Amino acid sequence: MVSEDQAASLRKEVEDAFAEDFQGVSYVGSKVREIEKRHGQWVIESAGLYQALRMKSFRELLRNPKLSHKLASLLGDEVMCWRSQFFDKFPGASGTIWHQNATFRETGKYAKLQPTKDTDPAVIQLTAWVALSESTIENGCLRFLPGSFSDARMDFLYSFIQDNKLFYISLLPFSFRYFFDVFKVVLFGRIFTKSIFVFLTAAKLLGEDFFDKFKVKDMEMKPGECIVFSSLNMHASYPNICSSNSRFSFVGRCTANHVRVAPGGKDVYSTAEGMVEYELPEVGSFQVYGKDSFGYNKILKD
Ligand SMILES: O=C(O)CCC(=O)C(=O)O
Repeated sequence: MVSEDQAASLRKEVEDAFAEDFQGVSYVGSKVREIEKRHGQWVIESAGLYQALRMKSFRELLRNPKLSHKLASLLGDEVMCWRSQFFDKFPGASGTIWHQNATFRETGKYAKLQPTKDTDPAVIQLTAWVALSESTIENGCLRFLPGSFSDARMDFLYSFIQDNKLFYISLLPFSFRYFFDVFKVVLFGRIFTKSIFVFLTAAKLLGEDFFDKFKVKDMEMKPGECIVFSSLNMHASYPNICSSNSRFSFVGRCTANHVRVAPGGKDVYSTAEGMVEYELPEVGSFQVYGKDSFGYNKILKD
């Protein structure tokens, strides 16, 4: 979508901004920031959450017609980005497990995306994932189960299991040897650690043949290339097994303007010391395509 040089300069812009701690602006709140700093875990993923709001070049990247027209062809003619992230998968970083996240509930109690019109769950949200470095099997490229957007059961099970902690206990017979590890994860684990257990349970409930019908596609990409995928598309990524090569990407989470974003204006962040509530950015979204005729969300005026 953009040249390798442009991708390199976008990456540098983020790294420079991170080196200056995004000028002290944190969108996940000062408490999360303070805890994560204390644990040495204030990384680009956390510090950079929502920062594209303040970075014109990233807003323009999503508005690039090569991308925004594609988003509009699936989401309709009013498209906004409600959340942005940077992923710096450094050497030795682990992979991301298979997941779906149509309504982006994550660790929160409520879905963050609430469509006000009848909407196919596969297009409640689309993710634009832009490679800002080479993305290879060795450094942790994305993996997809093509066609899996038509089956939302894993997403449903994730929420269901999160609400029913007893399901974790049902894993104990399979992991008796790891009793204390499981115990620790259930009580203190971060969402992605917990997800491994949730995933094992969900996979078991769905049956062995759930995965057989899909063929995994590994998505190696060059810097500047972009992929758009439905959040119902099961995806994961490899660990980074390189010795020096980090895998860097920008992600814009896009939805239609008729979708209400986190109506309560709050979210929770899974920190090293447990869940911490924070206020979502006052101006939370920016327009990527068309004009907002609904007025449900606070949209950046730029
Ligand atoms: O970049 C990754 O490794 C994971 C990305 C992902 O899970 C997502 O964008 O939803």
